[in-house]
Amino acid sequence: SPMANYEFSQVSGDRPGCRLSRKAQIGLGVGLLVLIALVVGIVVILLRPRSLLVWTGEPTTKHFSDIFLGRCLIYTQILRPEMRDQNCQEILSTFKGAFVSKNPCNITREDYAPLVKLVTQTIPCNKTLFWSKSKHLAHQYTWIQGKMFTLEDTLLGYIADDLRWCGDPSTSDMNYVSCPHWSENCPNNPITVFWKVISQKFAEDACGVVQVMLNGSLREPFYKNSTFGSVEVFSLDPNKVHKLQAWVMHDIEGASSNACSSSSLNELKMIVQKRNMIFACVDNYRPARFLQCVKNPEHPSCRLNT
Ligand code: JS2
Repeated sequence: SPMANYEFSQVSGDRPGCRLSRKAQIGLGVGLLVLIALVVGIVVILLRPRSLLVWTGEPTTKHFSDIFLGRCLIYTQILRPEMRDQNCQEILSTFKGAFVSKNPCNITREDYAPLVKLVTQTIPCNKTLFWSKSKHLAHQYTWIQGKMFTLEDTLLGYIADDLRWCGDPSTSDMNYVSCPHWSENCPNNPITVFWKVISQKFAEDACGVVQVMLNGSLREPFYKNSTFGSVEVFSLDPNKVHKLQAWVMHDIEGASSNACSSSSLNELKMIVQKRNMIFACVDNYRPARFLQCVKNPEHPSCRLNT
């Protein structure tokens, strides 16, 4: 029988049993202790709150989710009630899904694809206004004019403008300590990739006559490495957009010049014409000039009888 090879020594009481030698018992005990220590060690390492990656850029905006949700509700329920059926909670979670728990220096356009698919908004033809280094005046203009759209007058642009956000591989929360700086850390961060993705989509969707507000007080009002110059101009669809009109606005205090005939605007003109669209340029487009005059009503160019 299989038990025949076992030697039974008399143990306390009258029942024969299998008795380990003292040495074997100690070995077993130590082995058990080492095993327990190993398991505890692994659990501690796995569960330890790993430290966040450190960056040189500003952190996620405080109260990010509250601001995001608040802006989304203001936009969809008050400013543009035609979008009241949008689900702001779902938009927030899809937005976060693009970057939380990921390395914020390795964000791709595909990360934002679910968000772009979820939030669709049609801008009427002839109502798109791009801008470059003239954000404030462009937004004052669309706010007063009421029927045109900058990117920041669309839902996603309105929600995200001037906010900061990023995540970290060690947590499913946002990083409120630091986020990557575009040039000091990496360009493929959640913010830069987001604006590139929605700027491209905004331009691809444009139709009819589109406008761009440029800053005539700069040496180069058209800068080919800007978002407008590198993303939006080349994303326009010539089958849908037949004309690009540039409004070159000069600071009302500054010397006015004919920026439309400058080499910078000529560079934009070449690009537009090469892409089979018509190019037009206006210095100090009057309706926008009037907005500048609100702060400088006495300026000669603000006299209404001119
Ligand atoms: C970081 C932000 C923000 O036509 C405009 C808009 O459609 C915009 O999307 O792209 C163009 C402006 O970019 P551009 O030509 O580089 O001019 P800029 O004055 O240097 O503005 C840069 C900002 C581009 C996108 N962006 N980026 N953080 O909060 C933010 N808000 C916007 N709109």
